[in-house]
Amino acid sequence: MVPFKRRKLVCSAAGSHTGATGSHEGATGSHEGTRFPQVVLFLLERKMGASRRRFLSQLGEKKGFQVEQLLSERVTHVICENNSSEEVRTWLRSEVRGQTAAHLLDVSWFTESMKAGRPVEVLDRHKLQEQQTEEVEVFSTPSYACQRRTTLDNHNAVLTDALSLLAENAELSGEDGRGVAFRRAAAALKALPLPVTRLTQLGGVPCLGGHSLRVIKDVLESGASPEVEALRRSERFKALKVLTGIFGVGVKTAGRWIGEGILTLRQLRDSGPTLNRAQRAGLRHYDDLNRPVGRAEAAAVAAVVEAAAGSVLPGARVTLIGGFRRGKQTGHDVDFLITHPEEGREAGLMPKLVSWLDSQGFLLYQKTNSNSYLEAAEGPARPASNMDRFERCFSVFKLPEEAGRGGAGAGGAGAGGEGGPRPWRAVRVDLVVSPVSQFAFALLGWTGSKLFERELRRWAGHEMNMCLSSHALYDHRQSRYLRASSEEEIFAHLGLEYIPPSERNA
Ligand code: 8GT
Ligand code: MN
Repeated sequence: MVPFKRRKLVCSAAGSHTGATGSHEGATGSHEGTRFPQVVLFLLERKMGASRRRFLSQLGEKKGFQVEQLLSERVTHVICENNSSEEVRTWLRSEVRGQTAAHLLDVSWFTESMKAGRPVEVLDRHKLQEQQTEEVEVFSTPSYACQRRTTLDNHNAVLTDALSLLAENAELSGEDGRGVAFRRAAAALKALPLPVTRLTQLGGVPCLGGHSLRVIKDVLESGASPEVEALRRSERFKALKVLTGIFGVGVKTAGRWIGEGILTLRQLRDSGPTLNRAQRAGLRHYDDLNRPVGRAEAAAVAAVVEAAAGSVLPGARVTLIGGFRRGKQTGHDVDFLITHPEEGREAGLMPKLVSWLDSQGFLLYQKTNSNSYLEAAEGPARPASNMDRFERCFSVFKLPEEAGRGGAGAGGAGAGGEGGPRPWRAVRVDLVVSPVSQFAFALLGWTGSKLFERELRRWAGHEMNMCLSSHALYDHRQSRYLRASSEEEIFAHLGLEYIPPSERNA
């Protein structure tokens, strides 16, 4: 069947009401013996689908209804499925010049008529729903991301992708303030319950500066922002992405290399600047480390970390944190928080864990930082600092492929190489060890998202005169630490409604 868009209309040819379009109708079209001459049906294929339309058309004819295959002025009842009246009107306007007087009806009218064996009376509930198009919803949302519920179900991905790209570029250019501004703007849009269609809907949405609004306007009006598209194509941005995509290479190093004319991995390999140990590992495993880690692979890593922890410290508890705890299907790494229910037993755990993993051949690279957090009696030594001072290990795991098979990465670039799947892939893994007394703070601080965390700390400081870190919550008004053994308690201390991990995807 010809798709409806290309089907030609013969509305002006319908001079007489009998058989004007009959010659087009082939097998389905005889009007002879129609039982209801006042009723002429047209079934809209859009969303109904061609085969269901054919089936319903034949059913209608069998019951003695006239069913037109082409839209014409004869049509009195347009039958639609899953369309709004606005969609149908827009479509009709493009097909028939001028308005049609036909009823625009939901398929329920049709099925009821079939059952009744005659056209049933058109009731309100049969008519297509009007959308509130003229009075579009004006959105409003609280100003801190930690006051909002942001699921992974983003209704404004085109807008937030554009703003996130600008944020990324600012961060890659060392302009962190601008980066945060764009991140906040994107996060505010991520929390909206519906797609934005007009700028005027954004009246109650916070964190949208002039620059962000300009980008949003461009995308709403023309589908893309020229600034963002130019950025996406720019040599400098592409080079920054590629070079900082190397594990161990930060913004400063990438910027320096670009200044020296190094824009690609090939140029980097050829010109051979001195690389540190992390960067050498990063370059060696570049493809693997830039291939998303799937949930099955994260679970496989978890099994390894649990085996390691259980072996070196029986009773140790391993918790998956980061994006996977928020319900993401993929991540750039896998993050774990490890503790022991008896305070103090976790001390010195990281080196033992690492040497177990290493001895079992699971580590391609690791760098461990030791715990340097000490609670000062008079208050937090470094307020507002989110630098964690836990025992922490940045590592690259050698994950046997069969362990993570079925993950998002399976079949992606970098795996196969010559002759079949490789027996393993490299995966970035972050390990953090926390004493159980700080566990709730560590859990909250490492679950993310990064912006959600930043907003929690901003809320604590600006609205509550408190200082939140991944170790503790300090109340400046009372000059004391507030204890908590769950995330719920921390939200309560902060005067915030509890937001579960799956709704922290700001
Ligand atoms: P991903 O899917 O890209 O891995 O996303 P993610 O899991 O959300 O991000 P991540 O970069 O792996 O970081 C995990 C969480 O750890 C983030 O929410 C971030 O806030 C937190 N985090 C760091 N570094 C540090 C740090 O130095 N201290 C603390 N307390 N938290 C940190 O990434
Ligand atoms: Mn992560």
